[in-house]
Amino acid sequence: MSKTHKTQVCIIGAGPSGLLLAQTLANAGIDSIVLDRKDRAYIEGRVRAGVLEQGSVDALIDAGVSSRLQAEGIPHGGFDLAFGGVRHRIDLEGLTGKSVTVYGQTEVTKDLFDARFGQGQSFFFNVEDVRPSDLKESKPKVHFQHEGCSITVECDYIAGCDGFHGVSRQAIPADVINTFERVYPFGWLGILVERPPVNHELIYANHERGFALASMRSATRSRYYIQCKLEDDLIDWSDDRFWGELAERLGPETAACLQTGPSFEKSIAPLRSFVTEPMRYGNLFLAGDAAHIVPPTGAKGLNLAIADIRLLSRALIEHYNSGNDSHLDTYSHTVLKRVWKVERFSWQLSNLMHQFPHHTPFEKHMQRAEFDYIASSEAASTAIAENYVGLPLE
Ligand code: RFL
Ligand code: PHB
Repeated sequence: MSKTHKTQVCIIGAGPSGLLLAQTLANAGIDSIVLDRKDRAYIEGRVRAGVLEQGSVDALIDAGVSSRLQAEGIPHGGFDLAFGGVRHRIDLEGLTGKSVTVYGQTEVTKDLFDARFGQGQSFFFNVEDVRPSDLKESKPKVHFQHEGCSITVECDYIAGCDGFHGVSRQAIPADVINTFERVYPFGWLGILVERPPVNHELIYANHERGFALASMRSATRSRYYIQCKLEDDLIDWSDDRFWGELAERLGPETAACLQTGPSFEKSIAPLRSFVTEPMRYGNLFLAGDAAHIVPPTGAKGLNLAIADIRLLSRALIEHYNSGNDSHLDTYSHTVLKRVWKVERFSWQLSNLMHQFPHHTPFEKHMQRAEFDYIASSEAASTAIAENYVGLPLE
């Protein structure tokens, strides 16, 4: 059986980018269809980001999906960088007048799904063989298989919000796309545990055994990460081994406050910097991880995705409301300018805070000197702070 559906915007991917775009367009009376190769439960269960910039919080407020975020999100006015046992607080509030909000990506996704369900929004889950076509035509199409049926969606625009491994970016001809990539020689092993956080703010630590991050989801739930080898297997990381390694990297003073317990989520993520240029081809627009990846050290991935959607939704709403395409035409250029700055920050903080297997004693001294400089200079701390709380949208 085959079926054709018509809509204004076909959104590939129901991660935070795709869901926020659908919500923002719906609020402006613009029709969309969202498809994902996974189902809602799987998408909501993916444990990832934990820190929202104020601009991201504002976007979720504007979209009308912030009641739980505003009640349960934890404002953070600073965080610690620790290097070889010395801790330096980056006073976000004092240095920039702004703070960040700790609220899990799982919760953002849940709030967005809750807002859309039951409101006549069209979702297709568990889709297969997704294939965008006619990208340069006035009515581009997305073809896919769903529950044994061949479906074609005919639309005005396609939003490629399908993450790093999606098909949207691959639908752009190789001769018009440039990609830039750096793969880091380690990963992050992360766990969730139902125990109060070791510290009331986040701690990013560089210890000679490797990076460690103490983060949280609530007053009773902690999220911890340690740098691991890319070839490490979860089977080799018992909870006991994880806690021992984390305690050592956080140092005895911090570790004295560490409340350990059984982990209920454990995963390894590789670290990568990646940028695609341009982020538009014909009537296909890329947004979020489909177009760019940052290493998680600066907590920027989800925030970048939300910033893309703020600009893309504004451009689409202008197109439909007034026929003005100027922001659609400048979308890729505007977004990429900001993306590269955020890539720079995430790369810099990753370089500073990890142990690199190839580093010579000279490079180790450079890392130490950079930390000492940040710890002794308000200007250097402010530069970190203004990036961490989020750069202006344009
Ligand atoms: P997503 O979340 O990857 O969603 C893409 C969706 O597309 C679907 N999909 C397809 N659908 C249809 N057809 C196909 N062919 C498809 N291929 C894929 C997928 O099933 C999925 O549902 O991308 P999106 O929406 O752009 O969102 C990006 C964020 O998820 C990501 O940037 C952040 O999670 C990154 N990140 C962090 N970002 C922050 O801002 N702050 C943080 O503190 C932070 N911590 C992290 C992170 C990412 C991590 N991992 C696991 C990579 C910590 C970690 C460990
Ligand atoms: C998280 O809580 O998952 C988290 C926090 C800060 C980061 C990355 C991840 O930089």
